Amino acid sequence: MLDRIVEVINSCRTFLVTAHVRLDGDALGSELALYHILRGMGKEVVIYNQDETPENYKFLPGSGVIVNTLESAPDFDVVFVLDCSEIERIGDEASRVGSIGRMINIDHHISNGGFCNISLIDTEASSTGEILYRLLEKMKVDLTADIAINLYAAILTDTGSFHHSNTGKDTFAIAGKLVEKGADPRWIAEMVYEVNPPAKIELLARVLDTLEFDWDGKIGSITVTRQMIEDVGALPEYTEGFVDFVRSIKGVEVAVIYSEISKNNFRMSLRSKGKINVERVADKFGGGGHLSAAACMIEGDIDTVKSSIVNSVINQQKK
Ligand SMILES: [Mn+2]
Repeated sequence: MLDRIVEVINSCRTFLVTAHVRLDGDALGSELALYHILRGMGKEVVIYNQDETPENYKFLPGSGVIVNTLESAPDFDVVFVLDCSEIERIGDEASRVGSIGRMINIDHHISNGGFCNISLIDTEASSTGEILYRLLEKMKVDLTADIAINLYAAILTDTGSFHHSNTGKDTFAIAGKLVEKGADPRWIAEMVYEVNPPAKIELLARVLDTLEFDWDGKIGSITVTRQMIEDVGALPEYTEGFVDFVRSIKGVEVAVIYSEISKNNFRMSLRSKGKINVERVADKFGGGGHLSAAACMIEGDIDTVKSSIVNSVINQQKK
């Protein structure tokens, strides 16, 4: 499949690059690395995302070129859909993007059913960035500092700073190469993780106050309401990473954050230490993700939603 993708790249001129809504470091770093690769070959490239680039990713080289409105979707020769397990995850423009003749999907989600005829899916890869690195090696493209920084940010964030079970020796070997080519680990970590707005930490204080345990302490959860976000003048995306504090608790196997999206409508992010597959839990409610990090949405009052998730996690353990 790598060869087929290289062939398409070589024979086409205009490219659209996109990824999932609720952008993360892997989605953005992968898009921008691919942008620099293609631009380096003299191709025309547009990166479109439905959501705006979060503040802490604006340092990524090239992030200024990303657009949030799609003008002429069918005019591209090829579209790359990155880090997406299904086309709907692109957002409102999914059907227009889907109308582009050649579509290439590069992804590492377990839940990927293969929605493109050209799909490069490796569920063992730590990140989409890691797969792109292999593509780049295959293409013998010069690994510039701009590409290295973007790919390093993709791998760093999707492995939870090399904490998750998707971190293996290849991850470090690739990260080592990227550092050699100009990705500075301290600088990137500071740009991604140490630029929190004070309101985010105020919100964290409120949210941690809701900490609860179920199943003899094996499930830890926190809840964030719209009211809390409003009270401290935060943005909904400030809750990114909060769930990791819960997973860090001794004895907790599964950590959950319940985020109120609207009245009686919650989005759950689940994290596992590795024994329990949270992707299966999320999948049961129409969500998806990875073995140790997944998400889903459920409608209902908070108590009902919580008991659905708790029961589903416990059932998962029994299997
Ligand atoms: Mn990813």
